[in-house]
Amino acid sequence: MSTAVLSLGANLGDRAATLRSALAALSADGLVAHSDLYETPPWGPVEQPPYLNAIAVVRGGRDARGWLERAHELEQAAGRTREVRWGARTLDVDVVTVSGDDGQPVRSDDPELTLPHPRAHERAFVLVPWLAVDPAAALPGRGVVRDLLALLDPADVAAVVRWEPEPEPRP
Ligand code: A4P
Ligand code: MG
Repeated sequence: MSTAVLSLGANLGDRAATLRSALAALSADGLVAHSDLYETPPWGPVEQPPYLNAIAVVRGGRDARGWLERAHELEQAAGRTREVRWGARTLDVDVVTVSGDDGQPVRSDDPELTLPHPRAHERAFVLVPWLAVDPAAALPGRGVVRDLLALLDPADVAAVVRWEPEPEPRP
């Protein structure tokens, strides 16, 4: 058994529906907890629409590579095509960290699966929803998530806001 923290992001199509169906699919994999959806400005060099992001914590019989395979399956089910690195996508699922039943984190420098995720510590769109589901969350080798957030630009942290669906227009 292992526990994985997955970061889900979507910025094309019906973002909320895509994330909700990915989270629903993860319930078959031992979904322990998931965050609300957060709207977040796009991070990185590519100009693109805002994202909805969420965090899922899953515990099950897969190893780290098995969680990456599951992440890719969910991306494919959402019709993801890989075009521009860091570019717009219907669904991106990244593996943030994986730990075994002994609590030991998996560490890997393999470019196919780098663990813990090498950019998670600098991404408010990962850390804010993660802290919301787990106030004691820690990123192995980097520190506790609450402290990592304090190191980020407060404007970047404040820009990650809980997303509410638009109210239905009155008839
Ligand atoms: N890979 C290596 N380690 C991992 C890991 N821990 N989790 C490999 C997932 N994948 C990992 O990923 C490229 C390669 O990384 C894969 O072959 C995989 O084996 P990809 O999903 O094909 O391409 P990508 O997502 O464009 O690249 P990358 O580097 O994963 O981009 P990021 O870092 O995921 O950034 N802004 C906001 N607000 N919210 C977002 O969710 N996401 C991105 C994508 C950019 N800006 C964003 C967001
Ligand atoms: Mg990715």
